[in-house]
Amino acid sequence: MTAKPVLNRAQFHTSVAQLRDLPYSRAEIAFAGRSNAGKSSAINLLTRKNRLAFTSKTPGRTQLINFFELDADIYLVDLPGYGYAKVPPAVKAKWEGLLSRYLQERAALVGMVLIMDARHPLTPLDRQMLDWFTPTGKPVHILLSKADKLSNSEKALTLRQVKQELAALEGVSVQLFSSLSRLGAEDAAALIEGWLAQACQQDPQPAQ
Ligand SMILES: Nc1nc2c(ncn2[C@@H]2O[C@H](COP(=O)(O)OP(=O)(O)O)[C@@H](O)[C@H]2O)c(=O)[nH]1
Ligand SMILES: [Mg+2]
Repeated sequence: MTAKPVLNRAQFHTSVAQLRDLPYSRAEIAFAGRSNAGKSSAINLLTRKNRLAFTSKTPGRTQLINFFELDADIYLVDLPGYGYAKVPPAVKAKWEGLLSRYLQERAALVGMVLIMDARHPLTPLDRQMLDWFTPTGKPVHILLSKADKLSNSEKALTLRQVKQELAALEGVSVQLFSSLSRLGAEDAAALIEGWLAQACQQDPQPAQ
């Protein structure tokens, strides 16, 4: 690592369907969220690349883990969206195995950004993601997305309620976010870049 990792250097690196194909990594940040929550739009805004992550009106099609390289062996990781009603049980079971093991076991994973539609936060599968990941002690940052669809009072209320619900969990932070209005984009980018900078400083030994 020669320079500070910056999100706008992101370039597509690889897609993997199983854990044994994960690339060697020094540090990575994973983006997770329910299908259609606005994950791809958030990745595109934060990396300032309009088409880096595929945005779609027909959610739930990809079951791949996509790696975007920010710097040598430093990645932003786009996890498969979840909660799509039409997913067959076998696909759901495969998703659960892949995601739970990735979140619990991936040493190079530094933190998770969890995208939740501000109008429907903390669905059961969002809580499942938190249950898998928070025991690692690594930080989670929640983006309450599509905040442009809420009034100012609804925004304040939603933020307060989600914070209250998660008050017992250590290492979880929450903010309002909109890919449309760019609300919260600078704060989110600074936080993510801070995680990576810290990980790169603390870790002279590469982790797999
Ligand atoms: N109003 C609004 N719509 C958004 C926002 N982010 C995403 N969308 C829309 O929500 C839909 C799903 O977005 P996408 O990024 O593909 O979600 P993903 O399935 O989580 O990757 C698309 O139609 C987007 O245009 C946002 O901040 N505000
Ligand atoms: Mg997407």
